[in-house]
Amino acid sequence: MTRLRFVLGDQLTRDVSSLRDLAPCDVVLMAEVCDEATYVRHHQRKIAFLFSAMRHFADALRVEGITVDYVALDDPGNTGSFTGELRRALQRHGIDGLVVTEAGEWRVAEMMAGWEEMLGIPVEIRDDDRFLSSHRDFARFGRTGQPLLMENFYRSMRRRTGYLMAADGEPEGGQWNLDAENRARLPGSVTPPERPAFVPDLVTQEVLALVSQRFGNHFGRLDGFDYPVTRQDALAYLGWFVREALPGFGAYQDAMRQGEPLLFHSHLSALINCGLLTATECCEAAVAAYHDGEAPLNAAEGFVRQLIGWREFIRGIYWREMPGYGERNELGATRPLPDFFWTGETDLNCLRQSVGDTRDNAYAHHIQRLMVLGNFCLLAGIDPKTVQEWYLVVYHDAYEWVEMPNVVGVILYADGGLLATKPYAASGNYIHRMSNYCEHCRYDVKQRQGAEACPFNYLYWDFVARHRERLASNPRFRQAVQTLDRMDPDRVEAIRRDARNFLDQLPAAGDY
Ligand code: FAD
Ligand code: DLZ
Ligand code: SF4
Repeated sequence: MTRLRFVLGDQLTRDVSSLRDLAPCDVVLMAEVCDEATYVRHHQRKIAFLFSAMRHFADALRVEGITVDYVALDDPGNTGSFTGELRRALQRHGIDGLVVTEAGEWRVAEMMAGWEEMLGIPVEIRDDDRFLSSHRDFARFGRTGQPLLMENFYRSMRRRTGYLMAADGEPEGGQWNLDAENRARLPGSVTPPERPAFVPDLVTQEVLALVSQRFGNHFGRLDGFDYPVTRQDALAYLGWFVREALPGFGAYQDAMRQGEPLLFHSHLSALINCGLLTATECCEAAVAAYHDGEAPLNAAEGFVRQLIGWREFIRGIYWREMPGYGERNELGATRPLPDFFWTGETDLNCLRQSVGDTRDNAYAHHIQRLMVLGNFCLLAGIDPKTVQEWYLVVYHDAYEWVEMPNVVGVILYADGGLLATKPYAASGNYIHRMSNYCEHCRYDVKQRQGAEACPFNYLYWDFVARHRERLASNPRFRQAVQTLDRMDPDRVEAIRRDARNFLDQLPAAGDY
């Protein structure tokens, strides 16, 4: 019996469930298809990264003696879709059945559900057990009667994995969550470590030329591409991170500095999401560094929390709430996405820098995504659909299962508080405290109102006033509402007028 094993671009793990129990006569199919590169117009770097990683993964399977049928984007006859390429592969090989690992995105899962009938062969869809919490585990967690909070979920995952747990069943160091020790401002005297560069080999160079030719009009740039695209280089990058950057990741996780897009962050998300690294091995490397005395607890715990806490929780919410989660808009936000999200042309320096980093690297770190770009979208009341699309396009680690809950639930509060306990709204003071952006900005972060005032300041108070009723009942926001209520009404009116004037003059994004 010959079975076709179809491996998607975000399933590049040798141990992915669809590749288990391979028989010598089985064929592995991989396909570069135009539909996946253009259902949103992904950043050029993301397409190049994935195509190159896919080609290297296929080569590594061939070295093992596995038969791989690889369809390149410019192969004659490429139909441009997963279903089309499956049909063509069935004509090329005598196939008795298809084996796949469940898709990461609802859109593709729907497609998969139709394959058996459409292709007329048995289709086995296997769980993606690279995630530590299965759909069933997450559903069980939701039924425990505890509020659906990331913190509760995270603790249950710590107990289950045993990561950073002491012998008495208590968390290492006595505290579950050292978030409060992850928020130091980065002193000027601290220099982030220099990163290794992975020079493009011939395969990557060919892909870069292909992407430039076919998708050169998509957002972003390709020059300077030096990201790992093989399992071996991904492991080397993880090793480098744990040795050189993890120790500083603890204290400076929330810090931002102009011209330093990576700081002490791992920069591993795209490698983990496409399968070149597993979350488990990343966590184990960080935990080992802690036990060997090479990384402090606030660093190892912070890193493990992001992976077994946030990442797994986010995915659980996505599958629990789909379909329909992307339609949520509890705050009734309708403003179009401003043009500067694509051009970077704005005189708000923090936004200009964050969009510029995103355009150059298909990457911005978490606090830029959350507290600069996301905070702006929340305060300005940008339509959640357009925000979702932007985040899905621009980051090399973006897949809907992780992008959508972060946008809908975390930054926009568009699910009414299902995911986050309060809106992540902040004035310019937060950005000033955590970065040096304000030093290079034409606006004055200390002023709340008037032509020189930092727009985040009046937008923040306008947001609080706009959603006063809803926010007053949230214990984590009550103080802001009380401060607003104590302000002179004329002052509030002036602040709101500044906000309206500012928002009304923002040009909306055209086609990108
Ligand atoms: P580090 O700061 O080194 O963190 C370590 C790892 O933890 C990351 O590699 C990532 O795998 C995981 N992680 C951290 N925070 C989150 C989170 N909130 N959700 C899920 N995983 C997390 N992450 C994506 O992988 N893809 C996305 O499309 C994506 N979209 C986002 C959109 C918004 C609006 C926000 C606020 C966050 C988004 N994130 C997304 C989460 C996070 O910003 C990125 O995972 C992180 O910036 C990647 O950089 P890093 O690898 O250097 O992470
Ligand atoms: C993101 C992406 C892109 C740009 N191209 C491909 C591709 O050509 N072939 C492929 O198998 N996967 C690609 N991907 C990743 C898929 O979009 C991803 O596997 C699904 O979204 C998961 O549901
Ligand atoms: Fe951003 Fe305001 Fe600071 Fe300028 S002053 S960088 S707009 S927070």
